[in-house]
Amino acid sequence: MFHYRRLSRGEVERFETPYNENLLEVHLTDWPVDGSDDDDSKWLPSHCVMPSRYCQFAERIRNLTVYEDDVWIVTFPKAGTTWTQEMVWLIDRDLDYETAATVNLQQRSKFLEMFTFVSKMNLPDSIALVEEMPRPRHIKSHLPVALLPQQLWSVKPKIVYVARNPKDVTTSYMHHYKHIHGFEGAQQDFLDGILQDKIIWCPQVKHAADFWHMAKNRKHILFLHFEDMKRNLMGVLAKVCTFMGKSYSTEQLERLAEHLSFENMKNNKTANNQILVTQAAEAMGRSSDQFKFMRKGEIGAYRSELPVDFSMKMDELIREQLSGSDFKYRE
Ligand code: PPS
Repeated sequence: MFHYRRLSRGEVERFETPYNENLLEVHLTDWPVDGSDDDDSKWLPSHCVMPSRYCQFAERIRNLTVYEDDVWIVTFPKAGTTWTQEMVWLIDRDLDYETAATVNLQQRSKFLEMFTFVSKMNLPDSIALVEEMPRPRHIKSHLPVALLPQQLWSVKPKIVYVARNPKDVTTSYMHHYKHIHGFEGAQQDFLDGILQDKIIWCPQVKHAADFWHMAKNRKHILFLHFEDMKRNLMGVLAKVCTFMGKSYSTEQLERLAEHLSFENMKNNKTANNQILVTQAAEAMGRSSDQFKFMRKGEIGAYRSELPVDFSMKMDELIREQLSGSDFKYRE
């Protein structure tokens, strides 16, 4: 069951967007679920901030039928989801570049909760679209452990989780929140919202720490870091192949690494997610030329884009929220 706690009026006014209204915290009240181990009985996964629209769909998502041959990509927003979706899809589908070049990644790897948090855009029922996908399904979600379908932990499909340094995530999310979610507030408001865990999908650090906790005793979860993908993509590809039970030659993996490079992803019309920018721009009556979804793809972009005091406060928040956990972000 879920319990909903509204943010204060002032917080809602400061942190909501015209498309993500009436923010509230979604708290899970009944953990452990079927498939949790003993360690989980002393542990409760974190709540999550969502627009009030989400409440209508929370139980439907929690009770979604999960299949053993599903492949789930789960991340906090802006952690490298799209990059990982393309990587995992190709590895799983025998490097089928032909289909990847003709069918948009949004169709190949569907975003489960897409329509549950967006008002005013009249999006199709994304949960039904996932239910109707032919198996084996590839599914994307930003939901944290507490809000995901509970059968994930008993049916045990493959789940790939990706974490990225929260300062870079925040930088990337700041642009995304403005250009795609339509946030009209000041940059400082957004940064305060992140530090106070009041922007949708927050708390950010707990999102990763909870998955780290879940991944420890579960072989069906692979935990990746954006920074490792950036610094040693070939190493990550080897790991993902082993996890997916696939084997490719060095040449095939080199070609895949090339396909997944930032420049190639940026220019890849079926995988660069620019379609999302266009959809959002149309809804907001703006030009879609203002924003590139594949923006910089760097480690450490926060250094030139965010104020130094944000970085210090984020260090403090990370220290606080990871106390008692052995999870560490890459720098
Ligand atoms: S979303 O909206 O949550 O699904 O966004 P997500 O795909 O998680 O994150 C987008 C950021 O990932 C960067 N990206 C890459 N970086 C390096 N190499 C490759 N190939 C790559 N593909 C995507 C993308 O540029 C966004 O980060 P920023 O920092 O904004 O550039």
